[in-house]
Amino acid sequence: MRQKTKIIILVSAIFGGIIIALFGGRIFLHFREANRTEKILCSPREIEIQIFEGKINPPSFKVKPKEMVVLTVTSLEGKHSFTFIDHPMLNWVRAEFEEPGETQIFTFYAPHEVGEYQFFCTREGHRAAGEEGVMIVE
Ligand SMILES: [Cu+2]
Repeated sequence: MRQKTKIIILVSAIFGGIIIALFGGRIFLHFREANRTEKILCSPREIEIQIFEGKINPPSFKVKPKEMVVLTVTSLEGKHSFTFIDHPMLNWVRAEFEEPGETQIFTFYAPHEVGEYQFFCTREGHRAAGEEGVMIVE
């Protein structure tokens, strides 16, 4: 009886070893691939915007729906402000710039809906002068 048990354990160990030898590498690779994918999904989209007199550069940028965005806005000349059009996920992304060189960094999630979301300077006459742009969610 004892001898039989020993044989069963030995045979199980050999089969287990063979299975790990055959598929272990593949399973490990699978886990590594899964981790890599997760890392890519978690890294935010970094965007930098600069406000000048009469223009915002770049005038457009693209993000994916629900993507985490780190938006750095710098005012390089004069007094400006930055805001998006009215949207529940973008309402708080607002800044006032009193001095050239001021920077604000916002971290937010892109809207779930594909579309174009305008941003602009709210100071009088500035938007009409060309201080506007669009975030394209696609
Ligand atoms: Cu302005």
